[in-house]
Amino acid sequence: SIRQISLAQPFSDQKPGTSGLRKSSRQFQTPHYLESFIEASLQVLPGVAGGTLVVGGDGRYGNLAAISVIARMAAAHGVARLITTTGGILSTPAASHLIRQHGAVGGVILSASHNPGGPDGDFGVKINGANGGPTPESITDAIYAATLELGGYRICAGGSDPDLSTPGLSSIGDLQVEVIDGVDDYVALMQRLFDFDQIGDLLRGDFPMAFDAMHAVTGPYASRIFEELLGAPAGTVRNGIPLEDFGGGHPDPNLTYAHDLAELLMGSDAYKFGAACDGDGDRNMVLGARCFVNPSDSLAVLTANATLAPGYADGLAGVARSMPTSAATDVVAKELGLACFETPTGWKFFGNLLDAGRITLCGEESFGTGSNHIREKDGLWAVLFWLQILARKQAPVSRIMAEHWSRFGRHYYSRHDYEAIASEAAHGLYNRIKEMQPALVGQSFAGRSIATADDFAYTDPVDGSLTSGQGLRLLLEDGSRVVLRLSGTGTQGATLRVYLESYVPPSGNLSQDPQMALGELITAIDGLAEIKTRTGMDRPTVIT
Ligand code: VG1
Ligand code: CO
Repeated sequence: SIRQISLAQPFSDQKPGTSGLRKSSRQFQTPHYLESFIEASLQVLPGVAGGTLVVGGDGRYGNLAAISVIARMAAAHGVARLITTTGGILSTPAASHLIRQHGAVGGVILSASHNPGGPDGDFGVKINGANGGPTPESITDAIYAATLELGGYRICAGGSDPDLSTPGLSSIGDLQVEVIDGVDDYVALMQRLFDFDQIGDLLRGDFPMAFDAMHAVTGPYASRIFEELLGAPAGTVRNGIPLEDFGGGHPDPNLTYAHDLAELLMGSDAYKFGAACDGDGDRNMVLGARCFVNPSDSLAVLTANATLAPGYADGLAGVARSMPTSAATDVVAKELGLACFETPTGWKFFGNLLDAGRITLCGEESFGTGSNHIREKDGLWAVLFWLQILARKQAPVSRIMAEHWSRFGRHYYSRHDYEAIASEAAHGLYNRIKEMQPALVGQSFAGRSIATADDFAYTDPVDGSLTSGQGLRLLLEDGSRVVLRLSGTGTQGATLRVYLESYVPPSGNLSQDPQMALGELITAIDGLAEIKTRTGMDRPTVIT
């Protein structure tokens, strides 16, 4: 039976950030908190009544309970069919694929991505649309507006929760609930894009590889793909069982949080290839023996070598990168005669370009890479793409990088994150630079002169929508730059991101340590923005 529950007062803090609504697990446990956001989403998302909805998550604490609430609310809102997965386990890229494959009106992905999970960690809800991608700001703004006005929500009471232990059909009122294996369809898609025979030959040969699933969602996908289908030895997939608290770890695939894997690859020659994905499986880190592949470079290498993969053998329509991502891909695109777009941070800005067929590949510096096969970034897809290139080129990762730089030049790049700083300190620092910007043009900075100082704004070339306030840029006369942004995914205080980039042409020194190559920029931005004194931090929390 459908019940109408009233809210004594609407919630005022349900504004989605860069990627969904992300809060502490504790906050999500506030009575009616999840329900409020789901009610608003079901009211705003077009086609809900009579439509199909996909629901699943990264397995973190709260995942199963949320699926049951969403199923009951979907039933109360007249959704015809709900597709969910065994164990409720569904990666973000796999969810994107299911939405597209089943003509769903959208999906609800339960994840706070790379943020830690568990009762003391974070929880999150991402709302995706019919194209399989994160809903655009017009929709997330409307959802937020709806939460501010909400008087109550509708939910089906009574009956039993869907049994997620095995695939099968059941119902809640008129809603048909379909539990499927969350891995099958995704794997079939990967088999259409890449040559599994060729990659299998590589992995069954002398090619020790380590994949770290970080006790997050990619474990079951990676075990099926690498060990069962491609024949890599048992144990190739590490930390492959999804856990509610990710084993206490921080499922963020970078050199800091994927420390064990980093040590394995960077500290010895025992492994030829290493990779890791994040909580919800949309991010990837790729490593060779003693070689870290910067995500901005990774997108450039995939662009330059795309036709080596069967799914991209006909070439690319165009490429895109988010603004803070380095221009390494731009150089490749120029050489190959491809259109190259620069979007704000967050995958939702790639959606229109992908839907319109203007781009095939896109990526972000934050370990996100993807293509038009779905509408999310895709961690395992990127790993398979790299393996495809390695299988075709029969060369170590380090040589692929060296050859890439000697052809296109190298964009030395680093991101310095200052996490969980006091909100006022972060905003004070940021707003001060923003106000200083007009006067900075022509000033000297790191021994160079500032050519442009602005706050990045983007006009979507497909629908004409304008998005402003996307990050403070200092563009130097020699093509180097520093960008400041405040994170839109954190849950504690504020996180300042400092993006540093400097280009060296093929004739220059291509084998420096990035932190050294960027040293002058690092010192200059600290001086200008007073980062150390204003944050009270000696050094960044995370350097990538
Ligand atoms: C971060 C990254 C951004 C990414 C977003 C979601 O956002 O910088 O590039 O799209 O996380 O990734 P922010 O606002 O904190 O910088 V995920 O893996 O959470 O879906
Ligand atoms: Co993620």
